Amino acid sequence: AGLQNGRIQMRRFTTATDSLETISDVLKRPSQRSTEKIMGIVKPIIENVRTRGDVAVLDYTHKFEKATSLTSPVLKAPFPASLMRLPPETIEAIDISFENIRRFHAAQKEEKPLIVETMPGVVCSRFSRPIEGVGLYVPGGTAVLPSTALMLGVPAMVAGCKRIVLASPPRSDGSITPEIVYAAHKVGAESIVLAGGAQAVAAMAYGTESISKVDKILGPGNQFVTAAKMLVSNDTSAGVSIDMPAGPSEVLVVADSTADPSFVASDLLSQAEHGVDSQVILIAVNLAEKELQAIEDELHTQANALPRVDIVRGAISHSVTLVVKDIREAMVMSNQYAPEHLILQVKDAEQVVDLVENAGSVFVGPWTPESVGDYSAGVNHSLPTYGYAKQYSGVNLGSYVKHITSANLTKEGLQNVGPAVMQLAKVEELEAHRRAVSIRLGL
Ligand code: HSO
Ligand code: ZN
Repeated sequence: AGLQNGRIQMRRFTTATDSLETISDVLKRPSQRSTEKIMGIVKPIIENVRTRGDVAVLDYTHKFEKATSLTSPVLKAPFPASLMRLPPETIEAIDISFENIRRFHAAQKEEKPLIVETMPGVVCSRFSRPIEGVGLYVPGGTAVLPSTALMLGVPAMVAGCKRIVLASPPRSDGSITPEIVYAAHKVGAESIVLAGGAQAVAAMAYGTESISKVDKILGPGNQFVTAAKMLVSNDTSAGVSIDMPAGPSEVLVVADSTADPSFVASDLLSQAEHGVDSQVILIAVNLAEKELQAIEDELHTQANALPRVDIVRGAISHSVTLVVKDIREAMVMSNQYAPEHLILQVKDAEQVVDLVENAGSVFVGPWTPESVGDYSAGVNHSLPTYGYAKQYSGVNLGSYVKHITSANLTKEGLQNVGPAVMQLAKVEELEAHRRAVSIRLGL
């Protein structure tokens, strides 16, 4: 699969000739390992961490990460400079990205409360307060992801969360990559949990002797992490919420004849190299055979020059090109798929943004590769996958605050709204409710 005529190539479909059924079938996500099976593995891990704390976390880290030299599951701030030693160009890149992410998320702050006088003397308002403790999961696996530490940590810092706990699986020597430690330091994290998987999620959800309990857990992860997040957020005794369900990463590129085939191919590949379970979709707007082939040639050539070509091959094997007749049809398909990332390499790309209904983040025009958003532009890269862009937003400042409302009435206000309240209380046969108004108004 992914190898047609020995080539790295996506399967091709055309809305003009393939049936609607076929099309909606190819736009399905590759199915995930059965959740029940995953839950069966994850549940005992959570239970073990909840009841045995640090010892259990350490056990799992020794076992899964092979970090047998670790004697504590947590690294507390201030982090020693020796753990953040980095080349100056990496420091600079992190600093620039940090600042852009900070700026974009600081602009999302609601400076003053929202105040509305719904009736004379009836004032309703809404204000926000930071979530006190947040746990940020930074995956390990086939790539180190300090960018994810920034994407989760910077908005937490901007929102004013009092306790920021990062978790990431350590390397087999027990250490954490210095880039992640530096990012944790920059966002003011109080500690780094040296663990991954369900055990890290459980440790942050329930707290242990050395790991402080948080109120919300955010961040991407594999199916074990996702299952653990779902389980702890369903446990009322944990009192913890999560950002969103997570699935493999994906991109959908909409390209017309104005698009440069090499740009298009490079965007598809930058998502495909994330994992064999990644999915990339090309929606080709009325492209001629020659133009389609130009993109396919580029994809094949560029893919073979990549260090992660084997991962790319896996991702491409369940990825597709869909040829459509015009930009409207392209956007109907895209909205139906609800991609995590949507790249628009089309004429008048800015106007096409108006047609976007479902997407995690949009990359507009030929000079906006997804990778700028993954790292440094300022937008967040922690986004809804697996079609959840239909109902979830990506991580943003709002993910780190609660909104509180307040009502404040004058006597005149109660006189104005009181009759409606009393009547509805009567309908619901809740006499104490009615009297709370009538007693005040002397009725
Ligand atoms: N595209 C990834 C984020 C990422 N890319 C991290 C590079 N590093 C999922 O949105
Ligand atoms: Zn990426």
